[in-house]
Amino acid sequence: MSLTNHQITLAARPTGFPTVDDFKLVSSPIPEPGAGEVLTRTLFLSVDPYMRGRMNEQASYAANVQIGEVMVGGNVGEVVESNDANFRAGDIVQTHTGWQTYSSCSGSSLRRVDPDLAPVSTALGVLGMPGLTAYFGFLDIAAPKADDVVVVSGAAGAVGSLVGQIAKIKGCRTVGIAGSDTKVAHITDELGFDTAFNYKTHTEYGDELKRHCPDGIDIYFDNVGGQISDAVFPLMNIGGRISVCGQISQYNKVRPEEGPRLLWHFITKRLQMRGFLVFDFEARYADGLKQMASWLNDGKIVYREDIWHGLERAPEAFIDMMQGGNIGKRLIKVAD
Ligand code: NAP
Ligand code: FER
Repeated sequence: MSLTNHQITLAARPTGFPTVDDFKLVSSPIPEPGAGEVLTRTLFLSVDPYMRGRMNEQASYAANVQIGEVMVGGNVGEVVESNDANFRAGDIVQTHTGWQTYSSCSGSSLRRVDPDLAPVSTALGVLGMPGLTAYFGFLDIAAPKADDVVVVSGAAGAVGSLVGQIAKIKGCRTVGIAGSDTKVAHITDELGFDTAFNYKTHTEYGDELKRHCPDGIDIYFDNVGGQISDAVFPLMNIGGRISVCGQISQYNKVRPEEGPRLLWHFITKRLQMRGFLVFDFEARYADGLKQMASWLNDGKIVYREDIWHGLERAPEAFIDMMQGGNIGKRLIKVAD
């Protein structure tokens, strides 16, 4: 066992888009697990859009990362040493210990991962936070009915790719919006979206949406916000629901955009728009994971992982994901 822990810390708060210079690779001794704690060796770590918010001076409900602190995030690791009777060396667990090769944390904060159920990396994707976001954010917040027309932005990403498939399971008609022709082909040919378009080449979003949704839109699952959302609102049908999951088009803006005043459509169409955080559903995670695992086993849901190798590449992989380089869930493989 190497005696050194490698960590990626926040070196500077980005203004606008992050750069690799905002991060620093440092070494430190491997932490000794204290009473009730478990030492894990990181196998995979997750890079997610919310991490951009944690790099800011002001975070909202959750603490931001201080300069010099390890970047936050979810990991899958193997237990090396345990002072918690519920875990022993060799167990696979999901932790929230961020961008580092080893970490010690309280056994009570760990989720056990069953390596026989699916590849362990899925605990950070389809059977983890993004999967639960798709599941509760779509089913609970948007309340789908059969034959609803569902528009999903960020449709080829970790969350959006699953929302489109859950919508098909519920008998909806699904329309995806994504940032490349390869992504559009992937979500229609492999994920079963009924139709999709590339917002980078079809920039008249309103016209494009009308063409793909001649009967209007019943549900909008919004991962991106900005001008794509502005184009969706006027096409919503009476009683439509909007699940506000993410606003990634705004995360790297120094000043958030001021949207056009489109709320008239909310009055005439009696629309409901509701934001949520996946953590709101924590008490029901087990139910969500059980259903997602069952759909996965039955082949009703497929997933793609977009894996980069090596802790040192996490900053670059994160930045590339924020720029649309990923198809499916972007992960870093840290160790075998
Ligand atoms: P992801 O979709 O796998 O990756 C991010 C994607 O965002 C990129 O691949 C890129 O795809 C797209 N993107 C980047 N800039 C964009 C822009 N200006 N306009 C439109 N699309 C843009 O990430 P994810 O983990 O699944 O997260 C998706 C969204 O859900 C994010 O907004 C995230 O914050 C949100 N989220 C919310 C919760 C919650 O609890 N509410 C939980 C998890 C995630 P393109 O190539 O298509 O541009
Ligand atoms: C996300 C966007 C925002 C997310 C969480 C947040 C878990 C919450 C941010 C905050 O309150 O600071 O994608 O995913």
